[in-house]
Amino acid sequence: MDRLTPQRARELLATLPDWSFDEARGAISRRFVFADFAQAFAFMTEVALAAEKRDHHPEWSNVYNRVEVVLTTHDAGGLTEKDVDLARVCDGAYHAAKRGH
Ligand code: H2B
Repeated sequence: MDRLTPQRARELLATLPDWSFDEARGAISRRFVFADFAQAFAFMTEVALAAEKRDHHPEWSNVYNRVEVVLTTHDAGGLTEKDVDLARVCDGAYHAAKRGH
């Protein structure tokens, strides 16, 4: 899959307002904060299953109730539609966790 052009990246990232774009790194990132570790880990479980299904995996770390997610496409050396797709999965899982299911 091809890297997004700078213009396409800007268009798509406008639809992901909670994500930061590191242009030099070709990656987007977001910090998610939950009520507690159980909620954070439930989020990670949901995203992990979706990532495995897509064969597209996050770079991430977890400390207690926080999860830091970095998305980039290693095979392409930068940002692709796959990262945008996985960012939407993360946002959906986050909102579901916040609603309590
Ligand atoms: N995840 C991410 N983030 N980028 C990739 O380029 C990538 C991946 N490639 N998961 C996949 C796995 C590839 O290594 C396998 C062989 O399909």
